[in-house]
Amino acid sequence: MRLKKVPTTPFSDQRPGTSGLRKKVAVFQQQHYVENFIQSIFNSVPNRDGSTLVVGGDGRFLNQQVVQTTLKMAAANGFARALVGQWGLLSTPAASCIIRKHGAIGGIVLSASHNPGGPEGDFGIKLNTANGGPAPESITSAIFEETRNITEYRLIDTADLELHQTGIQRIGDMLVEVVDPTADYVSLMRELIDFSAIARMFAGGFRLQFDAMHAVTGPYARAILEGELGAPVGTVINGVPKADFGGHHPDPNPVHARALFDLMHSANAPDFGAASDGDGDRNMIVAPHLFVTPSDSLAILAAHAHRAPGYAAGVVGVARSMPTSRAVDRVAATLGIHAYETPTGWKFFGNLLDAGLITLCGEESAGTSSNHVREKDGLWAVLLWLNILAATGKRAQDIVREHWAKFGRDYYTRHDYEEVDSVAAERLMSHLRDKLVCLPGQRVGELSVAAADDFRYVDPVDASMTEHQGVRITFQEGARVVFRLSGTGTSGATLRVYIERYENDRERLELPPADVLAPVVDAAREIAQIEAFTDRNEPSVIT
Ligand code: G16
Repeated sequence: MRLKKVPTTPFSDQRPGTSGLRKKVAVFQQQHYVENFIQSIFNSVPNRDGSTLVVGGDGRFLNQQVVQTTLKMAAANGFARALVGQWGLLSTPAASCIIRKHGAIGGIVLSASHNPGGPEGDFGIKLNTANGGPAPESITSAIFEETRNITEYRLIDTADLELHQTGIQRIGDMLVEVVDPTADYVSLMRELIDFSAIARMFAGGFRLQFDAMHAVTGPYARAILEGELGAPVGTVINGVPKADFGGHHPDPNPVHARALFDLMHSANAPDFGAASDGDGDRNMIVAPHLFVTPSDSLAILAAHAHRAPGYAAGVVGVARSMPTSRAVDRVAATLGIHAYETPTGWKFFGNLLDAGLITLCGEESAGTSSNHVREKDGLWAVLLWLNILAATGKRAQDIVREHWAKFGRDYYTRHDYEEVDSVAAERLMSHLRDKLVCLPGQRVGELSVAAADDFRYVDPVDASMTEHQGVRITFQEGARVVFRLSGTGTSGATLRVYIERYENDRERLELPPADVLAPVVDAAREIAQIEAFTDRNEPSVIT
């Protein structure tokens, strides 16, 4: 075992996006590419000497290899201890939980989330800080600066570690503890959620189908749902993590979790359907014959969270990313608490959670969580839903309908135009920004523009400012459209168009969403001239 200092030169494309560095696997396979980025991360953690680092990922192709590299580099960079998930696996929320529980200085989380895996798919590396959450913008900018100036990286030259057994090993002076990836997470869930009430519900014949999408949540879902809560074996499907997610796109939405979606709309639908993504931080909720939008799910969880032991004292505040529908704001108003609006990116919730300003937060992109970790948490959202069903004795579809009757319904859809030419996408956005001032008052089809701006966020805790976070246009008819470019894609640009319309007329709560939203979709296309700029007359994905 010896310390090796390897000379290297910078790569120009290592700027972290919405959630760490995400690229095609082939990009990460370039010589020194992974090492450069990991060393740049370590260089941006000045107090690392003697500290603990958490390492793990979603099990996708390259995961094992990059875990080994990270451990060897951590040992050469002064860390005293590394906690690594058995087989190199840790779901993103479990990594956050372990960082917090063991007082780690942070964690290296290997995942490209819901993006496809395998040799042709995507890979990703992200730093989480000591609060368990994704590194904030100030740190990701510092990492990017490091990547531009790097001249060498350090590692201990040694054989790969044995990651299949839990227990303690050593690389140089650093202890490596291979931990059961599920243990700490399961205990945390036991504190927050009424396991006995849910177990009674399962014992009474309640039927759940949970699709782990061949991704990392499988072992967690089996341990909790089929183990602790006594749901029948087979409740969790696609529960063994695979390096290529079985060739599927591990994105829990009606398009990519189609089989579950169809089952929930069939005559044999179980009582509740749920899915999670590649790294276990996203969730999809489907009641029988009723898809629950992530924005509605956040609002419903906020309204009912007090029914679970972890939230019995109530919710102090909530937050949603700006493109998420305003459904949760209506709950907050009723509860007399504040609703914060942040840019897209889980990292923006960190300060609000750390300062105790919010209890729950979530995003339209299928992420929901609370102050128990500093990541979104797919399985937690499912467990909180189950807790609410057990506590109220109501069916999921009735909970949703009662919510709409009380608060009104925010019809919602998202149109993604994927792999658009990057220059064309930038042009579309700047054209939109240029016309913001003249939009208010204009009539577009059957709608009238009430306001238009380019979202700018000033963090209420540290006053940091983040600009150009999406163009939002509200209409007098209770509708809103938001345009922004994705920060997680790996080829070309993805234009996201978020479309919503509020209805509180009791006669209009059960209409087909596409019909209610059609005039808003038309207005969005016209205002942004999507076809003219992108040459696309249809989105690639509608969720
Ligand atoms: C990440 C972020 C989320 C964001 C999502 C989509 O999620 O953590 O905050 O909503 O990407 O971002 P974009 O619209 O920029 O593609 P994940 O689950 O991919 O880590």
